[in-house]
Amino acid sequence: MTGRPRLLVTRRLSPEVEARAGRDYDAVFNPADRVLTREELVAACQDVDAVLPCHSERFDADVIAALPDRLRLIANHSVGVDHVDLVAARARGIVVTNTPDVLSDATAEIAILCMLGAARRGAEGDRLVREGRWTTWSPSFMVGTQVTGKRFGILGMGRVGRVAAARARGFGMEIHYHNRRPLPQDAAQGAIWHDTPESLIAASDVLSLHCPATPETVGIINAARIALMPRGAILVNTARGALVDEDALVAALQDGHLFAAGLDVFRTEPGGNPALAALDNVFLLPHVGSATFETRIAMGYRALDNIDALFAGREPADRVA
Ligand code: 8YV
Repeated sequence: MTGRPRLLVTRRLSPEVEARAGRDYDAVFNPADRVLTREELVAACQDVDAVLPCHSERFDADVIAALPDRLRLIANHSVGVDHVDLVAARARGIVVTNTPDVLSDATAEIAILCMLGAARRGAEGDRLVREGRWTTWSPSFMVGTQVTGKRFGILGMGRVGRVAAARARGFGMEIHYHNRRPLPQDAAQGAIWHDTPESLIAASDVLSLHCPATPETVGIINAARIALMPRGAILVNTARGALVDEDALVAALQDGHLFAAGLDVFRTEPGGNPALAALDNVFLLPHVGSATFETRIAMGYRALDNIDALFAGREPADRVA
């Protein structure tokens, strides 16, 4: 390769991030931030050495097969990599990286927002006031459920899960979690390990999902496991919509088995699920877990750090394939 590596940045990123990308690479941007079709994505990748995509671009096996030999790196602007076929990338010798750590605080904040929004009927109350329908008050008006002192269950006690645990401790919540193996004591900070998802689910007043979407976890929150949640429990999902059987969730929210849900992610994105949106006891956000000014810059820089490493002949710190 002669000159600066050519880099495709698929979506509009923070000005600071684009400035650095433009300084260090022969960068191609998407100033209109139009979502590329699959064909446009493949075409745009033909004359680049690396691509910096978001989870809005799918690199399935067919897309990866259509990438040019010169493309060495898919440097994702996301911690989740379920939009990339890692096996296919590996087989073609294409390096794949993600952006862990830098979004843990922001995503944990959104998990807490979802928990509180669900527990204290945040969306319902907001709509009532906003739409001019707040015409009464009584001690039995808009009564929610308190999280203080309750059990906060974490499915997937990784980076985000641990920050969410720390925040939930601030509400005096007892922390429970399931990972395949228990964490070392200093990392667990007194959190109670469950050896199966079922055991965790049955012990969670608030169940918060923090695991990636993999073949093992897709649909993990199904009707049978929802039935194990204590009556009146709350489900929080800031990880991936694919973890949840949304029809089963709607049924449990309708029949009162669950008090509420707080959801930042959905099986269909963008858009969400109209059946969930029709329910009052759901607090909804449009996949904004990492959407803070600070975190967007940090994610972009982290992706660029990985690109810098590869083209400097070093191993990228966040290599996942
Ligand atoms: C991002 C995410 O908003 O990092 C992830 O896996 O889902 C979100 O934090 C998104 O992927 C940005 O590209």
